[in-house]
Amino acid sequence: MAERIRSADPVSQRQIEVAHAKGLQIVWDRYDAMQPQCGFGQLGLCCKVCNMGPCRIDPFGDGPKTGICGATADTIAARNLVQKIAVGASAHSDHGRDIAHALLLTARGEGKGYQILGRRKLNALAQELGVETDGRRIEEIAEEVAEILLAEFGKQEGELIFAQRAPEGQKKYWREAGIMPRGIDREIVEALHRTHIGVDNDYRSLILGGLKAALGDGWGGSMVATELSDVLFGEPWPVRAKINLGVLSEDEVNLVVHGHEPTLSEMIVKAAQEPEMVKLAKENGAKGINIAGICCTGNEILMRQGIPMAGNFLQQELAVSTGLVEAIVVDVQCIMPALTDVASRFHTKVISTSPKAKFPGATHIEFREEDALDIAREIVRTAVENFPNRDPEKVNKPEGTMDLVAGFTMENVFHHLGGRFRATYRPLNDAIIAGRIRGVAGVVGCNEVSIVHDSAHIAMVKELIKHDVLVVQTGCSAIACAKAGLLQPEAAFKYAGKGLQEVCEAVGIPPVLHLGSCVDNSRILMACVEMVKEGGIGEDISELPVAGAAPEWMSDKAISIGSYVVGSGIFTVFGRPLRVKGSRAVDEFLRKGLEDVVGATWEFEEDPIKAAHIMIEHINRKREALKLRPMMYAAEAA
Ligand code: BF8
Repeated sequence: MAERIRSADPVSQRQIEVAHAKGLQIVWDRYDAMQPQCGFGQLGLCCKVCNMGPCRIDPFGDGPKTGICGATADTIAARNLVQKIAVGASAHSDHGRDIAHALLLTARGEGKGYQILGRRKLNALAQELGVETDGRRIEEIAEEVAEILLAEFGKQEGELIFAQRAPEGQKKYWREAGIMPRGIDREIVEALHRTHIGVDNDYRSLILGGLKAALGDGWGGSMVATELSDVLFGEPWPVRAKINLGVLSEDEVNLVVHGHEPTLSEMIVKAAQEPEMVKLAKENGAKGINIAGICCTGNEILMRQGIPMAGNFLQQELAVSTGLVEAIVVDVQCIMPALTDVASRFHTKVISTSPKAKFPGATHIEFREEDALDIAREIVRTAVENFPNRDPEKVNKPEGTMDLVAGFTMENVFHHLGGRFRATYRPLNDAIIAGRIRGVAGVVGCNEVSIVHDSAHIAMVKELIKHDVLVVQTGCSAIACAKAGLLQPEAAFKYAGKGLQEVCEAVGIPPVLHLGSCVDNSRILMACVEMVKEGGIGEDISELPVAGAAPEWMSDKAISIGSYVVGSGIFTVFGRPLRVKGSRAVDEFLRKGLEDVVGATWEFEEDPIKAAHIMIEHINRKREALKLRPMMYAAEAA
C-alpha cells in the first residue's frame, strides 16, 4: 500500500518510508494510534488544577457549565493558556540564565574552553548597561555585564532593563495595562500563582498576567540568551551551508547535536576539530568527524560556524533511522523521549547531557560549563569509538541536501541593507515607503504532526514573498524553508514579487532571512525597534507594516513567543488555534480585545495561504494608516 504523504520535504518522506520498511514506529504512527484525541482538552475545557477534578465543561450539551469549584469555561481556558505561557517562558529564560552563567564563569577564568569572541557586542552592551570599559580587561567588563543581566532573573521591583529598548508607545501600553515585566523569574512565578485554584478567576486578568510573563521572556530571558550568546560565541555573519538528512555522511563519524543550548554544541564542534580527535576517527576506520544539527542547537552552530543541519523537529527520529548516526547528543527542549527506543534498533548512542533532562535508555554524560571542553571531548570520543559498530546492513543513506545562507542578525541586516559603508535601516524603510517591499513578516515556530511536515511553512512563506513581503525566520520554520530552497539569494528570482526581487538583487540577500534559533526571536523584536527608530513607517511597533506567524506551532515555547510578539504590538497568526476555543470570551479577547491593550491581536487560520493573505491584508491596512504609497508592482503581485 502506498504511504500517506506525511512530509512536504521529499527527503523526509522517503526516509519515513525507509523507517517503516525497517519496522520502526515513529511519531506519525504514534499520532495515528492516539486518535481520536480528547475534544475537551482540545477546546481548553479540561481542568486539572486541583484534586477535586479533573473537571470538564460541556460546551454544547446539557453537561456541567462550571467545574466543581465553580470555575467557568472562561477561567479554565484562560488558566490553561497561562500555565502554558509560563512553561514556555521558563524554558527560554532558563536557557538565557545558563548562557549568562557560562559567560560569568568564562569571565572569571572558570569556563574551560570558552573564549569571549563577541567584543563588539560586549562593548555595546557595556555602554547600554553603564559598565565602565576604559582601561579594563575584556574579562572584567564581561563579568560585570553577566552579573547585571543575571540579576534580571531574580529582580523583584522596577522594570526589565532590555524592556527599555522598546519604543515609548509600547512601554506606555505595558505600564497602563500593568504588564511591564519586573523580573524574569518573578513574572513566571506570579503567572503560575494566578492559576492555582481559587486565585485569579477573571480571564482578562489571567491573560494579562500571562502576557507579562511572556514579555519577560521576549524582552528578558530570550533577549539575554541571544545577546550573551553573541558575546560568548561571536556575532553571526551570513554564512553558506548545507541542510537536510543528506548531510549525514557514509564514511565519516556522524555526531548529531539536538536541543537548544550553544554552550554544549559549540564545544562539541571545537573538540571534533582537534587533530587528535580526527586521528582517532581515522584509527577507527572513518574519514573524519561530521557534526550535524537538529532543531535550535543546530541553528546556533549553523549561523555561527556554518555547520550542516540535518533537519527540524519531526526529523529527529528519521536521522537515527538512517543507521548512520554514531551518537545523537541532546541537552534540553524538543527532544522526543522516543529517540532512545528508535536508537536501540541501531548502534546509535543517545547521549543526554543536562542535569535537567534525563532519558531512560540514554547514556548520561553530564555537562558542566567548568569542564566544558573536556566533557565535549569525552562525548566526541564516545561517538568516534562507536563508528566500528555501525552495521552496513542497517544503513540507508538519504540523498538530498539544499544550500542556504544563514546568520543574519538585527545588526548585520543593518549592514547589508545600508551597504558596506553605511550601516542603517534607511534603505529597508525607504523600500517599504516606496512600495517596493510591502512589509516584513516573521514566520517562526515548530513542526506539528497533524500538519504535513513543513508544508504550511513553505506555502505561507512563498505566498508572502510573492506579494513582496520580506520574511524573517527562526527555529524549525527556518529549517523547513531552507530545505525548500527559499533561504538562498536565487530564491528571489524564482519566488519573490518584482519589488522584493529588486531589493534582494541590489543588496544580495535572500528574500527569506534566517535569524537563528527560537530565543533569537528577540532579534526580530529588535529589528522592529530599529525600523521604528529609523522613522517614516510608524511611531510604534504596533504601527509598523509587519506581522508574525507560526503555522505549524506545537510547543509551549511557541505560545510564549506568540504572546510576547502580540504583546509587543505585532499582529500574529497561528495555524491551529490556541486551546481556548471552548471559551468564546477568551477567544475574542485574544483575537480582538487585546488591540486596545497592547496594539495587536492574534488570529488563527490553519490554511497557510489564507493565513498569508490575512497577514498581507493586515500589512496593507497598516500601510494605508501610514498613508504610504501604493505598491510599485501591485498588479503583478496580486
Ligand atoms: O525552540 S521551533 S520544535 S526546536 S520549540 Fe522546538 Fe518549536 Fe523547533 Fe527550537 Ni522552537
